[in-house]
Amino acid sequence: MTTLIKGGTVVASTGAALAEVLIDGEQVAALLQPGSAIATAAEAGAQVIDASGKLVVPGGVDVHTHMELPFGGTEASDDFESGTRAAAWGGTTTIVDFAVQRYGEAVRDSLDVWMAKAEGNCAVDYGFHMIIGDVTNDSLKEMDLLVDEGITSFKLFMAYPGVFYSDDGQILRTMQQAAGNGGLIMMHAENGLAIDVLAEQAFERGDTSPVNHGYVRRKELESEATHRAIQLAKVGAAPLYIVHLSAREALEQVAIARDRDMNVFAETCPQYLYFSLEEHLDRSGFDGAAYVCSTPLRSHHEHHQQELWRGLRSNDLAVVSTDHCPFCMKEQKELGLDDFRAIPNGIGGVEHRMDMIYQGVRTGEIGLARWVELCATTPARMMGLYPRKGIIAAGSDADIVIYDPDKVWTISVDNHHMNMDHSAYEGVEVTGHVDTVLSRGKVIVDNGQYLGRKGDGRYLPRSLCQYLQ
Ligand code: DUC
Ligand code: ZN
Ligand code: ZN
Repeated sequence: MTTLIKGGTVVASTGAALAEVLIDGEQVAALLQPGSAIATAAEAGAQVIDASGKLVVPGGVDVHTHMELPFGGTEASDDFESGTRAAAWGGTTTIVDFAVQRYGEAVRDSLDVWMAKAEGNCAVDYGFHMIIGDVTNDSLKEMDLLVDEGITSFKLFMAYPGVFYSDDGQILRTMQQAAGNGGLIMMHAENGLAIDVLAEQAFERGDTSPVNHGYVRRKELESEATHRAIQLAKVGAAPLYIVHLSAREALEQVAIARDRDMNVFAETCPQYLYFSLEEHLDRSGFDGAAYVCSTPLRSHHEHHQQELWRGLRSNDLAVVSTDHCPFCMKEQKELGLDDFRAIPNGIGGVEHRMDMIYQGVRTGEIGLARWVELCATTPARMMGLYPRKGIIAAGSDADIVIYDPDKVWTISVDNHHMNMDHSAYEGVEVTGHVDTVLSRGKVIVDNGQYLGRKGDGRYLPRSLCQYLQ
């Protein structure tokens, strides 16, 4: 079957132009000049989608999600079925989730468990990174095999002692292994040992409410860990990708490394661009628990948000992902009613990334092409999925979003599709709307209706990071 998307403005990371998109089966066949003889000929016999007045953009690529993650005494409330369907509603057609090796487990066995969770359940295409939670000789060897199979990135934690934490020696050994096999080291950069001291002291003082999560996870402990991770990456000669960066001081460390030509990259997430410690984490009663995530929301007095937007423009921040890790208030966030340390860390947002970053286009923080670059093209290249994903070009998968740049609407728990009993974005008015979504040529969202099926999404083996120098 052929499909022609006509009348729209096709946006790439390099710019935007009126063009018609011809799709043959699952792939883009050609971009055609509107009104050309070849476009007119292509229209005959094709399914025609009218995108007049709309933007035609590559499907979003969210390289940081945690579907069904067992964490904080519970499990993230979106499974692969509900979470990837919500992603599709929000214009994200590829996710890269985290398989988890826990202490005492074999990496291969853990990966098999996560593959089984996702297989046959996803609405959109998916890949995996591997969290290495137990750095042993065997784990290190298994990393090489995983790279051969398309799991080309490995996440380590400098936070969460006793859960996912790796010490500096373990980090260095993992980096040395990655230097040999070409894998990308993704780092949760917070000094978890110091944070736990401050958290215990706060609790002993009787400071038990959600905002204390933000007070104890100090920006210095993010920037110190970011600096340390960069130095270890230099010694280990491995490429490094800092996840969910929120503090301007941590961004400075990344900028210094990049100025020195290191293979150091970083992402931030919408919550850090729009939410703050004072306005969200410090909400009255227990409401701030909805905003407990790590790294934490930062103080708006310190202008982190402006610096993050600047970093997105300068490319010191190359990717926007969500760190989608949803928990319901009831029975999940509530685990920490009397102790902020027991609130499961995470915010659900896989559905809202494209819209929230598009708001930056509306306010002039970034341009239209940069929106596509941050949300689709660069994440695809960073994680070895380009040009199959992240661009509308001949031969690419026909993962395409038809986006209404002018529609005004309000985000609410009543209209989102994530499996959550609240929305961190409740009441946020946005301009811009995902009207139609195609995944590998098939229309899966259109006109307020979900037309896809469970299991439409396929596993994506990935090549190495495509930015390494
Ligand atoms: N941070 C979160 O907020 N949730 C999941 C794990 C993490 O590092
Ligand atoms: Zn993390
Ligand atoms: Zn995460």
